[in-house]
Amino acid sequence: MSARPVVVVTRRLPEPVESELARNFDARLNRDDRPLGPDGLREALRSADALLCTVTDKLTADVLDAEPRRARLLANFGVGFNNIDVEAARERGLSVSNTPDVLTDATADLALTLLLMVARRAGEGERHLRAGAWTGWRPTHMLGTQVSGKTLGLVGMGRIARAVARRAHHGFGMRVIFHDPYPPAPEVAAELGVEPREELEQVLREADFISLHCPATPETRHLMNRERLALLRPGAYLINTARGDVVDEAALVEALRAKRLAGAALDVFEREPQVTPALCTMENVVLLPHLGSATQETRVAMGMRAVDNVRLFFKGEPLRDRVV
Ligand code: 8YV
Repeated sequence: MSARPVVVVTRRLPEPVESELARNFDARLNRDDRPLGPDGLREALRSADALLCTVTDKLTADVLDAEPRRARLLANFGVGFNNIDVEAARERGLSVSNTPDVLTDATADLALTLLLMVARRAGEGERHLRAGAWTGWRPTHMLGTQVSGKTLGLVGMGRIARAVARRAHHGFGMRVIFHDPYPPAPEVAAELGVEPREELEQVLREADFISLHCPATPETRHLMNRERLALLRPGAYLINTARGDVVDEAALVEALRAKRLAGAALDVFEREPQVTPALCTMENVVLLPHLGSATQETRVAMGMRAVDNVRLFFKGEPLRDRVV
């Protein structure tokens, strides 16, 4: 019997996933949960057959150049894979997989959480109460913005955006418009209750809330730059559960300071775990620490999906979620 594949697991994973990995592979678990960093990743590429990696592992071309490289698979834990230079992986003959589908609902729920929090001033209200500043109910206290009847503009119409659209339209009575360079078929859009727009700029001009659902690619880097932020309606809100790189954080701070936007709600940041300090001082900004998929059920399902990909790879079968 041949030796079991060595799999370096770069971060702690929920217990059922770590057990499943240990049952199937020679799994090298990261007990103290510290990111490996470039040198640790190079060492993993030299010593393991596969890496089960996360958004905190920057697998750049330089890191992938580790010699002599033993690893042949990067099984990413997450649907987004902008932590991996996929072109460099392809050129070096490395396969890459991700974990779509299983995190769609959790991430859509979090986008709606952010939307409601920023519209209803939930973070601000909680801070106010915890600080002992609440003097009692009054009719004009901390009035927010109604979401029912408002227009939600979705940037991208993939799996997560569709789940957001369903919740927003059928659950909250919002009108939903979207732009996607590869839009769904008209019957799919009709079933979701969403209206396409040819140009991104139309969505930006029309929506009361903008929610970002595009992948982070060189093309979408700083998609929400100063010029595009200037197109938003006065009083609009920006929600980001996609990737921090899609928003120029400095331009966002400027737009918020100029009161062109009513607020922003962010789960992802340009330089995680750093957050532009000005954002932390603004009451109309909701900030969460990249919790989109952070439910027990979803994180177990993501891990199992990554395990499935590793298992299929070493059985010589097609990957379920091939990126490269
Ligand atoms: C993950 C995510 O928590 O899947 C994604 O793209 O952003 C999150 O669900 C993170 O990427 C883990 O690697």
